[in-house]
Amino acid sequence: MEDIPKSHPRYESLMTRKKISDAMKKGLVHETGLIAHGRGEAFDYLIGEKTIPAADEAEKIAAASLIIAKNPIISVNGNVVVLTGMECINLSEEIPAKIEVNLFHRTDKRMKLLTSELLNLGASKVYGLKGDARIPGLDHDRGICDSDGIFSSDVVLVPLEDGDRCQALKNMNKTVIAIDLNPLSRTAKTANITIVDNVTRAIPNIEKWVKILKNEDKNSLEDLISRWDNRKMILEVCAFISKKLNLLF
Ligand code: PTJ
Repeated sequence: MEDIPKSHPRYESLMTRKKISDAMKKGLVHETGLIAHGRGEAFDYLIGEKTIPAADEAEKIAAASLIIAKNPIISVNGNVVVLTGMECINLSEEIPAKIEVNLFHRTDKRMKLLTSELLNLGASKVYGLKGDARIPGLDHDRGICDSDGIFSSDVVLVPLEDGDRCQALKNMNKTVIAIDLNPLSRTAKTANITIVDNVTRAIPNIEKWVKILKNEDKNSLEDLISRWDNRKMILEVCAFISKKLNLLF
């Protein structure tokens, strides 16, 4: 990997793979996180590896929702900490929002490793280790959360989510903002706001929108959010991909 020249057309992508694979060897990323990353790459390829207009709009609405939230939180897992840990901290400070480590493959070791990683990157507080509450209706470990973290939040940003938890969080009357490159996933279809973009582009872009919208009055932000049609946006992403494929053949 070290021998790959910067001029290689897939340099960025190959270096990101190396980052994920090194983090797996250190125990931060679960081995199935590599598979999830591969699926993400495939969908990213289909949207041209850039933020498409539908995603930019979703990122704007996500920013508005996070600004007006009473108790917003960013839920992070292994892949997210490794790919965008610093950016998540910056976003959490700008909103401001809490950060909680929440894992599908939860072990004490991974929880501690990922929490330390975020603290070393400069996070002032990281939720998740206490694990004193449960999201109702979720039998697996992603249901474990902190009572003063995800459990009591009103708006949750969940990059790389699984559909089960997304639905369970909605059942708790929370607003769920998902980042998922797969527009056909259960998560994409279930979330209130779905961002079909790479987490590495989405998090900084949400932060950009938070900076732009922060001083807008609350009513105009609520108005913006009330006009959001998530299903329409997913159809737009699918149309974008189909058009791209049609142009090829
Ligand atoms: O760290 P843990 O223990 O919580 O485990 C996390 C993984 C990622 C293993 C777990 O959440 C998982 O299995 O995820 P899934 O069900 O494979 O879903 C991952 C989704 O994220 C897929 O739909 C991918 O398209 C999408 N995805 C992968 N990489 C990215 C992404 N979306 C945005 N940005 C990415 N970089």
